[in-house]
Amino acid sequence: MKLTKSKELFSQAQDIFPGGVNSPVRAFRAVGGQPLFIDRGQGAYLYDVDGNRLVDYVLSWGPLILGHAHPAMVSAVAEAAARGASFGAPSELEIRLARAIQAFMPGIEMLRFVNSGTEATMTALRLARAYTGRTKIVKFEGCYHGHADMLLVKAGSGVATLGLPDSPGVPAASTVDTLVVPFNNLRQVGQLFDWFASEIAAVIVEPVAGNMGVVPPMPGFLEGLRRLTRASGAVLIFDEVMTGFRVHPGGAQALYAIQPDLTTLGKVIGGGLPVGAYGGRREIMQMVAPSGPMYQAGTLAGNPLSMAAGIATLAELQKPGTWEILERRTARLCAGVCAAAEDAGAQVTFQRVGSMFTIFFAGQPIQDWQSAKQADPSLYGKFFRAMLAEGVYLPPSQFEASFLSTAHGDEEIEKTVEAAGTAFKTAARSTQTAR
Ligand code: KE4
Repeated sequence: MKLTKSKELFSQAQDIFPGGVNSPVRAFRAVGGQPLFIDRGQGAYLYDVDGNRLVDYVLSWGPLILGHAHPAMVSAVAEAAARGASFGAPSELEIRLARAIQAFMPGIEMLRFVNSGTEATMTALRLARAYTGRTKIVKFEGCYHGHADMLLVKAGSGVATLGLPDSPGVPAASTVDTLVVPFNNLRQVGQLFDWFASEIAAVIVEPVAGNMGVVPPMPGFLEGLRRLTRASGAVLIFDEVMTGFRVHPGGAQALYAIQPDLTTLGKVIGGGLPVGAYGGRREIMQMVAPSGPMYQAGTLAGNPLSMAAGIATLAELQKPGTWEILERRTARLCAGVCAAAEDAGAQVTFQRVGSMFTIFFAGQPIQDWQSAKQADPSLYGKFFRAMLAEGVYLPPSQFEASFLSTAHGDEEIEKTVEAAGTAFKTAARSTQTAR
């Protein structure tokens, strides 16, 4: 695989950006090798600066459910740009995107647009604290909700471990009220509520975890969170930045029929442009300035370009048959890759909800971070590099989700399955020779 230009650009980039990238996972540190510099995307494909064409399963980490440069999105953004990139004032586009979201997620009675998932979750937690007058928050090991201080906490080594900062620069005071328990462990959540019910402002959860690889909720887990939060008056926040308009037209809250008090969104609702949103019960949202005292603001919040891209994307997703196509094709991909793994004697667990999935190099189902950590990241790295050599671009980390788009058709799926057959064998061989 030719990498000349990418190598040259990466050496320049390393002098300008920490690690040569503008977001850590892009640096390929978890899989080895060096990142590709992308020239353009088209449909299911990325084209890098050396002319390599790759079937893309990262899709900008989820937003591009229509694939790259979808004509409807491109023309909507071009038309909006010609009318001005930003007004710093209300526009009808904000209302149109909000209504499109509410049509699929009626539990979002009121919402506020921001410019990233991090802003959405950070603000939703501040709002929950303002609304309840309480300070403790509960999150789950292996779930990621962006990089706000209070969420950068070490995984709890046991129930009710008061959060310890997981990054330099995060003061202990910011994380001391963050309680961390294992995902899918309702018993440990129940213990927290036994001890801290009157102090817990919110539980925030990825209803389908995507940031330790794809880990679905166990039966009863989400229902249990709903019951415990309702009984104690804590706010239940579904972080649907990744699952929103991905696992179901109405997100995980529709798929599992659980209504959270607040929902955070991002990625797909911006169609690839910077966006985030938080919203939910009107009585909670009324606390947000200027209607209420809880402050949050943003220069480019609701900007016309992101709104136009989101409106076009959600409109395309409403077209008849779209969700059935995504489901059918992802299922076909899963079946093909699993057959290729079995044929190669590779021990993998393929976990999927809708069109987000992860190939874990592990022999058992993954239900939480402790079991996810049993997967073999070095074997995944070998598989990743072998797939790249075959023209397939997977997430450069075992602990991330892959995504399919409406642009991934039979040709792309067949190419990917064939590539996987080769890559599983290559990875296994390189492991044997290493022994
Ligand atoms: P952003 O601030 O990156 O827009 O969103 C943060 C966020 C919040 N909630 C969930 C469930 C998320 O998955 C994310 C961000 N996802 C990562 C991928 N694992 C973004 C990729 C990156 O960090 O470069």
